[in-house]
Amino acid sequence: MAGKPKLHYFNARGRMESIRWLLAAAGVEFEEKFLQTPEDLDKLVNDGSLMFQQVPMVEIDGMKLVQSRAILNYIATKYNLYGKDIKERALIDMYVEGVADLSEMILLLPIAPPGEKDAKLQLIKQKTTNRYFPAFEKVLKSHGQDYLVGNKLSKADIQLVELVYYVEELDSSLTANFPLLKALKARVSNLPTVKKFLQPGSQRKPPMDEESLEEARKIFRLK
Ligand SMILES: N[C@@H](CCC(=O)N[C@@H](CS)C(=O)NCC(=O)O)C(=O)O
Repeated sequence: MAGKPKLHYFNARGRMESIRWLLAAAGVEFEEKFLQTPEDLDKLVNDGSLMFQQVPMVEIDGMKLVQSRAILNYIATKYNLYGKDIKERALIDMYVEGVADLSEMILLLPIAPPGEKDAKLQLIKQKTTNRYFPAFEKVLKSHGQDYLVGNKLSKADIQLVELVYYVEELDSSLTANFPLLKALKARVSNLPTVKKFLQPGSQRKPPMDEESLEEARKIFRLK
């Protein structure tokens, strides 16, 4: 039997957190190897483990996968979270790309120059309530089903619910006008695997704070 997937990243959300969410939702146990120094990153680069000299990297099924979307797609395919045919898969991809666009803005917020932070936060809030959340609410309303695609849990639901948690961390009122999105969040959060991941002490990571930002700057030599 193959061992547990091994996740290589630093000890923070960043671009690995969606991978943690997806594995956890699929009920897959995983190990984590945290980068702590620039030399830890150099070591992976020098031994050829990182195709583009970047993490996230996940060791899984004898491969060393990089590029977070490729990793997510592999996991989703393997654990049947990627639709039943190419049309469902196209919808899942389309929804996930929308989720990724807003998630990227939230991911980059902590490293915005202090003078730009407020404006960026306002833009995130505006895009959330005027563009992204209405679009997902409309999908859920259009078919009245429990999940976004094919009435079955997919990586689109998991990544969207992860995003809803982040948005609510920024401002809990942003979901107020989206009852179906809130219901999806509750439904996914109550799946036993996700419920476990949401408990304290799981491998889920807290919001980025000054300390983890400093660690990232050091490891990735950003200053
Ligand atoms: N497109 C890549 C981006 C990966 C990326 O930007 N990784 C950062 C850490 S979050 C990194 O390794 N930076 C080091 C570098 O680019 O030299 C993905 O989605 O995995």
